[in-house]
Amino acid sequence: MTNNKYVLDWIDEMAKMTNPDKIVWIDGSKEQTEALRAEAVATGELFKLNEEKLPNCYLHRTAVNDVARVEDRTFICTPTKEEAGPLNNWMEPSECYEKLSKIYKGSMKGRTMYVIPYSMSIVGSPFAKIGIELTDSIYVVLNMLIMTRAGKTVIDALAPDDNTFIKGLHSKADLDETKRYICHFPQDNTIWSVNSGYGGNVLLGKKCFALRIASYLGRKEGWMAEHMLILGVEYPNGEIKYLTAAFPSACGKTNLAMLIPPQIYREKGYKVWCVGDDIAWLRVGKDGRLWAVNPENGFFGVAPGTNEKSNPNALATTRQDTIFTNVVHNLDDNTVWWEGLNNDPPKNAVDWKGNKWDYRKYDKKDKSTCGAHPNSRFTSMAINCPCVSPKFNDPEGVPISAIVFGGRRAKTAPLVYQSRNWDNGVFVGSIMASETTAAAAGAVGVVRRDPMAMLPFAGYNMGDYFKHWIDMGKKIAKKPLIFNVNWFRTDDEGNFIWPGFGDNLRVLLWILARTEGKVDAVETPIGFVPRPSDINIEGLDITEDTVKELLTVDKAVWREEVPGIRAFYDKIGDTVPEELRDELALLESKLK
Ligand code: OXD
Ligand code: MN
Repeated sequence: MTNNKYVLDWIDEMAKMTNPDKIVWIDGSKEQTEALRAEAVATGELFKLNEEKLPNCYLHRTAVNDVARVEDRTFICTPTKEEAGPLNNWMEPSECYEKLSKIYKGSMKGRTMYVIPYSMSIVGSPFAKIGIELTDSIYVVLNMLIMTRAGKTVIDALAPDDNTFIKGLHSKADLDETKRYICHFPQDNTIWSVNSGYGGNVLLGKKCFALRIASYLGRKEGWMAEHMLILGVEYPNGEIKYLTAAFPSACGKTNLAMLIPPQIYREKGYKVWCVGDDIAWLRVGKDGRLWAVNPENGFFGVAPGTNEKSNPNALATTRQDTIFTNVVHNLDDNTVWWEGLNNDPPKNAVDWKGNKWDYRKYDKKDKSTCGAHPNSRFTSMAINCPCVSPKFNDPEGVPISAIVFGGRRAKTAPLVYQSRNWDNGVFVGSIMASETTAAAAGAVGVVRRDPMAMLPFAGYNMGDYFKHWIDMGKKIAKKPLIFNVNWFRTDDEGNFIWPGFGDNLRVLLWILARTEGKVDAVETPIGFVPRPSDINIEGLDITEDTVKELLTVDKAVWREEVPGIRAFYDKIGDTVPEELRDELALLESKLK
């Protein structure tokens, strides 16, 4: 497929170590993909689902011990520990290569090594970067064919003397969790993943490359790789404005990215277009604006909770060409089901572990009774999404008017606020936090800091990452404005006050109006909040007083927040930029 010597030598070296029976290049052709699907079905790695109801869809089950990303086994392997920073696990590169080489040794014996050339972002785009993943898993190949642009066109685009491609090695080995490692070598453009078969650990184009390695490259090369959705809001006059938004995992990025406007807005002609639901690569354009692409080609979304109300567009996207992982198998009609899909669980079903599942024993409060794993997933093609943006395949990307941060806070953060300027906006992103819910193990209401939603994904020291944000601000002549949203404010009884879902558009419209100077705002110690009358509540079951409550900034609550922020900065240490320390001091003085 190629005469690039760097590629060939590297494959040779990896094959010598892992010792596969054969090596197969993935060309992206329909014929080869079909043959691989058939092979996976024959071995039981995939189940073919009902062709009429779910055309071209498959079900896969991971090992029971292998169902999520493993942050404690994820390492950034830079020559010094300081480069990785105190929030990442670190291993010295040569030590890591040596340790993992022993695990990889002979791990592909009796198996095929697949060579997947893939591009993050569209081939030929100024944003695009090429990776090659070597893997012994057909499941990985078939997922990568959905999640990235992969195959012959990509390897053809790699020049014979180009050695800048990202080298990814994955082996399931024997799925031993005590020897599971997800390791990144940013200086070597290399990713080594072993002993897992779960998407977030093994689809190396996603978190490993498009966030961890790319964030490192972005700093070096003057651009940004962020854990952000990208969406466009179309106005009745046909104009479209784009924004990006970063929320921690499981805070509704996919839902917001595919939002359906409330009826009164649809009737007026508003639409929302999804460019991406998880990752944004951002560059300064020739026009001085910030431009974004989604480097991915598909969605690796969480299935439970996805339904006709929460996200009809995602649901429609999964109705064809999808690989489902760890959901319930409905044996009556050979389809799939998950908790929160509807109130009609299948009566004749197999759970995510492959055991017969009795829906009558399902107890919402006891996760062990779930039919689908809470982190079960769908891998679907973006082009199948009913609201996919017409700009999805535009190599130039889309211009960004606003950057939105957000988290799950019961009391602290108002529904929305605007930062005072770029540096203050970086501060807002750096103090992002979410409160744990009863849905996760551990104490409820504990604040977990997750700056820019990048805590598990920054490929280098978080303090240096903050500095890169500050520096980028100096390069963007026409800066997007930076906001924070909180859909999760609760009343004294703990009920959510804001309706959320499609109605979040009402808040996005205020944000976009601010970017055009079309609406006023009220200054508070943390930034600008809307005048309550500027959040349109027409057709909603809430009053302007409720909006007032949603927008209050309680100084006492924020004063309590400050020591937590300071402690977090202290944990990061000296690399926290002076600009952010100054912002913290300013906030403190404004709260007096
Ligand atoms: C994801 C995550 O899967 O953030 O997107 O964990
Ligand atoms: Mn994510």
